[in-house]
Amino acid sequence: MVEKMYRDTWAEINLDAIAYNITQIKEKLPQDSNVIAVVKANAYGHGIVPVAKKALESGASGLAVAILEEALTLREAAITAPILVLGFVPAKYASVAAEHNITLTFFQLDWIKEVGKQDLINPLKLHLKVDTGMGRIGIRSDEEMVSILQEIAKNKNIHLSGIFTHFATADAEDLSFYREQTERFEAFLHVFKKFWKKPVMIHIGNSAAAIRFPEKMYNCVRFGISMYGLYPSQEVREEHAIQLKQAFSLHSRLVHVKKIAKGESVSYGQTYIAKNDEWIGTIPIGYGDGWNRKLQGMNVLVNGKRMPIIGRICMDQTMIKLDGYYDVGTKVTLIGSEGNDCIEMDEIARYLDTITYEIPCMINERIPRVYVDSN
Ligand code: PMH
Repeated sequence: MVEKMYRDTWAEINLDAIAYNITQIKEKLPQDSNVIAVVKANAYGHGIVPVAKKALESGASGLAVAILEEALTLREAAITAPILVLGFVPAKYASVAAEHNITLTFFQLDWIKEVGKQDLINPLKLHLKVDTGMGRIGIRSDEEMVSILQEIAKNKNIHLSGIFTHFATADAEDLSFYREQTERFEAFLHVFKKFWKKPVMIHIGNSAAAIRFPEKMYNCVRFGISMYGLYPSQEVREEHAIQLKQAFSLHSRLVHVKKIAKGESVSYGQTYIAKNDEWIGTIPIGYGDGWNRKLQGMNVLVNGKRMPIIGRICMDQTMIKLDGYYDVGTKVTLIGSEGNDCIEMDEIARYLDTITYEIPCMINERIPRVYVDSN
């Protein structure tokens, strides 16, 4: 991407909000508990390197990503903090991880055996993933655990430094399955500790579990969605256990303003026909930016007032109905606060019938991220 912005459409990332949200969770957690900032998927669309740096400055002790590429991006940015890859990395790339001091997640005996055959420059750090009910990746039985630990014990090149699991329903109203998963994890940990005497990092909590059960998080949490100021679910939001600040906002400017006559149409397919003489504004953002076509009918903010998106959203442009004349260049806020009103990420997610996690991720790299940082 070219550095200079020629188009007036941008996402603003408030790094002060990231720092604030980390402080909020740290205040809830016991003193000796660590925060791993989850910065996978380009920091949930916020920008991996600036967010990672801010998170580390603000009290996170490590970072988590989904794939090895993301970990290498962080190392290329001269970030030296511990990085855990949460997803599967093929065993043949263990040497890349070891070379860059990147911790991998593992859960298969054959994988460990394959890594054991390799000549690694540095010892490879690993966290063992336990599947207590998410059903995605992880070991599921004591037998698997014991055989894996026996294999690791044979190998000087492997340094087991953590054990963890992930919850499927920590953000739900009904916490019965959450409790089942915690019980299963405790049972696994009991077996683990019999076979493994060295200290390790133990982490189970995502944002929801960390916010709801800060005392039960062992020595570390993996803090994702709430670091960005978003609640994992409506249930967690309504419990008011934590106050968060949304870091992401999305803005554009009017590039064209015109009055159309009653009966005239706007955009592809003529799906919008003016009921009266109306002021219409055009903004330079479309589904080619990840601004989903289904957002037709959603409101945007102009001078703090709500104006609807009308007609079909195009690849690069979107039309809105204005309540009067506005100058070309007037700021339009698609996500975030403007004046006394705010279009929250939750509102966009509800409109699209999805979760808040997906919204900043869907705004693609054609939209530049502009960082606000007062410190
Ligand atoms: N740990 C793991 C293994 C994860 O997959 C995620 C989020 C987190 C921690 C952070 O969770 P939080 O953002 O709720 O705090 N993973 C995903 C996912 O795979 N799909 O949506 C969120």
